[in-house]
Amino acid sequence: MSHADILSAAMLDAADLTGGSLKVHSPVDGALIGEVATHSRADVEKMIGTAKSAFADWKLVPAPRRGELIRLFGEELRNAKDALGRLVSLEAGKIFQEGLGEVQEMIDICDLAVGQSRQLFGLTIASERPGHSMRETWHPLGVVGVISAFNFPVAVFAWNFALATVCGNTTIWKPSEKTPLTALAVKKIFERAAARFGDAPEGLLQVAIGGADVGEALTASKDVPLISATGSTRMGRIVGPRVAERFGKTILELGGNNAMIVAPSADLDNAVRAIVFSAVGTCGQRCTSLRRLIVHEDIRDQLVEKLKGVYGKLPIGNPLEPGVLVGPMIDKAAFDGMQHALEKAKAEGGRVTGGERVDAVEGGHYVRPAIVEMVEQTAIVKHETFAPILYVLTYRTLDEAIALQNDVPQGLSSCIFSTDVRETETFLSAAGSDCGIANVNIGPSGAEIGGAFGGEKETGGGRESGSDAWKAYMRRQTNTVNYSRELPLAQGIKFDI
Ligand code: UN1
Repeated sequence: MSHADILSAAMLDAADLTGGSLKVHSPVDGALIGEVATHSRADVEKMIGTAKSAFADWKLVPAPRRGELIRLFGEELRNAKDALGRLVSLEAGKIFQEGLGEVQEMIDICDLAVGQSRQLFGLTIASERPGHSMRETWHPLGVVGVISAFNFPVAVFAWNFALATVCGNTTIWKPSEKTPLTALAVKKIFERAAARFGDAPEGLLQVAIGGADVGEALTASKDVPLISATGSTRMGRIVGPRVAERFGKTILELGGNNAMIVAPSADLDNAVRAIVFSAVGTCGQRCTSLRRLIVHEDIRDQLVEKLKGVYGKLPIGNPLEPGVLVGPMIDKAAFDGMQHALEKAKAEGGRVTGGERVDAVEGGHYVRPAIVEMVEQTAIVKHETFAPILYVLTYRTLDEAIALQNDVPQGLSSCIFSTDVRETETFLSAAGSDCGIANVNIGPSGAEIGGAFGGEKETGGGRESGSDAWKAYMRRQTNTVNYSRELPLAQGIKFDI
């Protein structure tokens, strides 16, 4: 399919793609695929006003009815899966299979949110006073600002939007400047669902396109009680304090530096498959990508040999073509960042295999994923480079391996390959991984939406997606009700007037 066909299958037309100042280039071949109109600070302020008045209506709609809208959104996404998956591939550069997976992740979270819309429950609590009852209730928050990254241009948005919407909120979405087209396409898909729903207020979802000033207008506004931001730790350091200053809430999903410990008892064939998918999938540009391999010394040479064999034969090329497993990096800056990291790793004693430019498609930045054998966990290893670089470290005891795994500033995802239950349970215990996600015998990436997603330390501490992540999109209210004829005070205080 030509680029133009992919764009039109995703319902993007001349009004979306021409006349604007934001130039969108496909990482596949560098082609200009859109000139998108951007929003000013004043536009965003207007959007906040619209979102606020939509909220006034939407918060009163019963939650299961709000769920119906998200059910329809999921249905429209099912219809659009192929077209949107292809657009994700064209605009973000991930292989089509992963583009489809991303849309599936949107559908999955819609399903979860529909069920959740009937389960926004609180507790009933025993009161210490006779004739009193206590409970907690959950209420909608208001306008939610979602700031998303290029690498998961639609799924991470959907995690937030599906839950925020069933919880009674309205959303303003600022997509990455690198991937505005997928956002415009998703908005159209949502509008089809809203039209079928019938009486959804105008402004449940607005898309704000632009750079830092657009983000700033959202983060600075006291009318946006929650900012959910995905991106670099650098971005989080700006957004976090700015929102905290006005006592807003944040969900931060920032950098990861995810490791796998491979123990002597591991199923090595499965380990190799898991390593390769998680280290080179999305060309190493997932926040959950495998970046550090911590291998027991007895199996290190064997495992590294196997990996080098697979890495040497990886099909690298046009992500829209079947059979390709590694697409391009997002842009030249990402490519340069990778080369810079490899230079640093060499200077810090690393032995580099791969990492060179591959001339796959003219105009794109294609690389052979790199394996870097390190003697020590040096500064560059502790730094998240958003690229397909896999650092290999060696360990002798499990304690040593866990210490290495935890000795980085980030805390998103982690895993162990071992068939020894003592090792795996230790890894999952308080003595083990310090990450938000810790897996056994699978890689660190490719999380299902049923669990809470997020991490500790510089990853930001937020949780999105499944489990009880919905609570972040609501405010908790504690209610004490006196149904007696007396007025006893708590703590037994006597106060007779
Ligand atoms: C991200 O890279 O920001 O667990 C999200 C995964 C995907 C989501 C990644 N389900 O790899």
